[in-house]
Amino acid sequence: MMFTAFLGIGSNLGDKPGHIRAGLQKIAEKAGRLKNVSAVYETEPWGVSGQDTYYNLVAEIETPLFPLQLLHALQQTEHECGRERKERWGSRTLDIDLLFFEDYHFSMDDLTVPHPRLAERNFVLYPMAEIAPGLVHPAYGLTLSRLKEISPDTGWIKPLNLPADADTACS
Ligand code: PH2
Ligand code: MG
Ligand code: MG
Repeated sequence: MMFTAFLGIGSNLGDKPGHIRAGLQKIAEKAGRLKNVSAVYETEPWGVSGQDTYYNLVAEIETPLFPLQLLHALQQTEHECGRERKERWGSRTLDIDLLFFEDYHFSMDDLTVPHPRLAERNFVLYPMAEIAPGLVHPAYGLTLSRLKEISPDTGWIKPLNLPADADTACS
């Protein structure tokens, strides 16, 4: 059985394009086949000040893993790409968030699906509206293109021209 999931990927520390390329490669190895990958966007840090800008993108994958198994595979990938968890929303080499899993809508200790803050974040809404404008958010009943239109986020975001292939930067 295969499931469709959307992942939000971000980096704002060190070799950002390198961490993103390495993360995508590891996701393909550990989590599932990459079906669709958005452009990389440079984005204003959300919820924090005084941090370097983020590079953000989203990816659609086809995975055989159940949600918690997928979460663990993503956390392992973050770890292998040098992620250290210190303060909440601290700068990070690689952050991979589970945004959507099929049309599931649930919450448990370590995981809420869809991601609870995605509709307030341009750095998720813009790349999601790029690759899945017609996807309906299972809790709000609105498409991603509509959620982008009504986004309350005033943070800036600009698409970059980055090739998402080439060599990887972590083990
Ligand atoms: N991630 C956060 C907090 N703030 N801001 C931007 N622009 N991009 C992110 O990926 C991001 C953030 C927590 O994970
Ligand atoms: Mg995050
Ligand atoms: Mg995260």
